[in-house]
This record gives sequence, structure tokens and C-alpha cells, in this order.
Amino acid sequence: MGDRPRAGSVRQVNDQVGHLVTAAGSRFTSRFHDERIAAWLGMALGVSFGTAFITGLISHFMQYPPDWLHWPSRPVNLYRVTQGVHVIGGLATVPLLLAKLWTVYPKLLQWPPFRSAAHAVERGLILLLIGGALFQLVTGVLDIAYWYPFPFFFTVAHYWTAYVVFGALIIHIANEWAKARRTVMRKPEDGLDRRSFLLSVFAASGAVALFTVGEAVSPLARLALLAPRRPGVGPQRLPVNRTALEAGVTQTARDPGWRLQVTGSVRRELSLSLAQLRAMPQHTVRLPITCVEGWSASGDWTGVRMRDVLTRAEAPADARIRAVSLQGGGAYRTSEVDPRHWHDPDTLLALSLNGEPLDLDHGFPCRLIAPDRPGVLQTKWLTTLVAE
Ligand SMILES: Nc1nc2c(c(=O)[nH]1)N[C@H]1C(S)=C(S)[C@@H](COP(=O)(O)O)O[C@H]1N2
Ligand SMILES: [Mo]
Repeated sequence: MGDRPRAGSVRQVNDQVGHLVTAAGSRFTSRFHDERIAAWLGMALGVSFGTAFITGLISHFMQYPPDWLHWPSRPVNLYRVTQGVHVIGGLATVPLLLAKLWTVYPKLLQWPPFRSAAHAVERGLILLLIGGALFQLVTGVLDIAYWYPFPFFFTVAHYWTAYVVFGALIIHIANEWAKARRTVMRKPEDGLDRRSFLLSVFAASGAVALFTVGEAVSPLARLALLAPRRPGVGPQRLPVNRTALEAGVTQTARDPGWRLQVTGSVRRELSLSLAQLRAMPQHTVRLPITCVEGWSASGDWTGVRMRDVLTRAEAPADARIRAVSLQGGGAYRTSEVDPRHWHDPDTLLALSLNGEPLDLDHGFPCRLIAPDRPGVLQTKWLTTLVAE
């Protein structure tokens, strides 16, 4: 007893931690912990996160539009493109971010962690950026895999974190821009083969995109090996997100007494049976279901124009319409249709898909289908339209 060292002073502890961290940092030495590579990857990440931010905002504000905002209903595939870019681009970002973190991680482990207050703020910001970026990619991937092991609601967390990441990214770019530019412009003299390293990272990113893009671009559907849903796979050759069983509507949807009610600020309330809807002029349109999770699949939908029904009910021309499902609960049991969308001749109360009456899982007896609209708003198993 007695000759064991006393608990070390703060300085000793600090030195030891520093030693350990440095040892961890130097264990996997690689020539590619390199500023030039970090700068190129940083630029690619700036573009991909910037694109994800913009396309993400588009998706958010399409689903939760403020009163003054009316999305166009044309081109019909617009949302298919922006959301495809969001999800497939997001997946392709995973290899880029991993490569970047691997390239710079010795710097992350530097000891002491900060030298001054300003340096502490700068590093705190980088931590926020890395944490936020990883959070966005991880939750995004889990969401499209329909796996929700986290205690928060995905869309809310993903949406708010986007602002944090974007803010931190802008400051990071402002801090690093001059240095990164100099690094990239300067001709390297060390003969390090950065090009093949960068090419492999970009190839990995491209491969992820190639093997998922078919979930939104039907001709490439057979390549979509990494995609959780594929166009053409499902009842009536269309994927299903929520089945009638899961939605708890198998009985009510098949009830022969089913009627579509049209109420609210209309001058003539309507209550239409399926036979009455079938007796109205029928139209066929080719439109995609574009899920926010990135997959899109087109079908030939046949049914009554929404505007024909609303005109018959004498709904105000500028009314927003709430479409209500038979489904008892859940986030997607209702959706809002703005005037632009319900006046569009392609917006249907669909009764058939690809030439057959709607499958129960696609919304039998009647579902909403409208151009340039997220899948979550294409309400299935309709029962009521409320003019607001
Ligand atoms: N009532 C109701 N409608 C709904 C949903 C739902 O859960 N309940 N899911 C939506 C989502 S997220 C998508 S992507 C589409 C999928 O339509 P499909 O199953 O016909 O392909 O339906 C939408 N309509
Ligand atoms: Mo969806």
C-alpha cells in the first residue's frame, strides 16, 4: 500500500486522454486523410445536402401548404422528380458522407479538443453538422425501410433537423470556402493517387443511385435491387403502402350501402352510391402514385372528375376540399385538395385501376387520384368530401 500513484492531477488526466486519443487516431493511418480529398468530398456533400434541403422543403410544403400557397397541378410528374431526387440522392449521399468522415476523422480526435472560445464554437458547430447529417441519413434510410425504432415522429424530426443541418452547413462552407478553394486549385506535388480514391467513392455513390432509381423511373425497375418498393409489384401492378386490413376498412369498404357524401359549404349536399358514380361521365388518366418514400408507379385510373361532382354540388370555386376516408384513425385518413388541383380535369374520384374495379388495397370503392401530388394525399377508401 502507499506507493500507488494518487489520483492524477487534471493535467495528468488530460495528458493521458490526449495520448489515448492520439493513439486511436494514428492506429489506422492512411495517406487519404488528406485535405484535397476532404475538400472535393465537401463540395459534393454541399451540393447533395443543398439539393436534399430544397427538395425536402418542396415535399413538406406540398403536404402542409400555408393558405397563400397553391402548388401547380402540372407537370403531372413534377413531384415524382423532386421526391425521387430527394430520396435517391439522399441514399447516394451515404457513401459520400462516410468517406468524408473517414477522411477527416483524425482531425475530429485532436487533443486538446479546443484552444480558445472561438475554436470551441467552431468545433461545436462541426459536431452539430456531423450529428445532424448522420441523423438525417439514418432516419431517412430507416423511414424508407418502414422501420421506426425511434421514439419520435419521423417527419417532424427530419424536417426540423434539416434547418439545423442547413444552417450549420452554410456556416461551415463560409468558414472553409477560401481554404478549400486554395487546396483544390493548388497543384499537388506528392504524387498521391487521390483520383482513384475519389472515383471509387463516387462510383459507390453512383451504384447506390443506379440500384434504386428504378423505384421512380419505371424502365429501370428491374435494376431497383436496393429499393423497398418497385413499380409493377403489387395488386393490379401497383405497390401498396397501407393495406385495407391494416387500415381497418375491410368491412366498411365492401358495404353495399357505401355512399360518397359531399357536404360543407356546398349549396347542394350530395349522397352518391357507387352505381350513381359509375353512371356519371367516366374519364381515364395515366397518373403516378408518388410516395414520399421515393417510389413512384403509374397506373391508368378511371373514374369521375372531382370537379364534375363538386360542380354538381355547387361548391364555391375557391373552396378547399377535405377528402375523408373510411379509415378510423391514422395520419393519412384525410387530405386537403386545393382549388387548382380539384379544377384539374385529371383529378379523379377513381373507381378503377388498369381496367379493373379498384383492388380493396388500392382504395375500393373510390379513391382520390390527382396530378403532381404526394402519395400520402391520394386518399383511399373515400367516404366524404367536405368543402371548406
Ligand atoms: N386512407 C388512406 N389513404 C392513403 C394512405 C393511408 O394510409 N390511408 N396511404 C397513402 C400513401 S402513403 C400512399 S403512397 C398511397 C399508396 O397508394 P396505393 O396503395 O394505391 O399504391 O396511398 C395513400 N392513401
Ligand atoms: Mo406514401
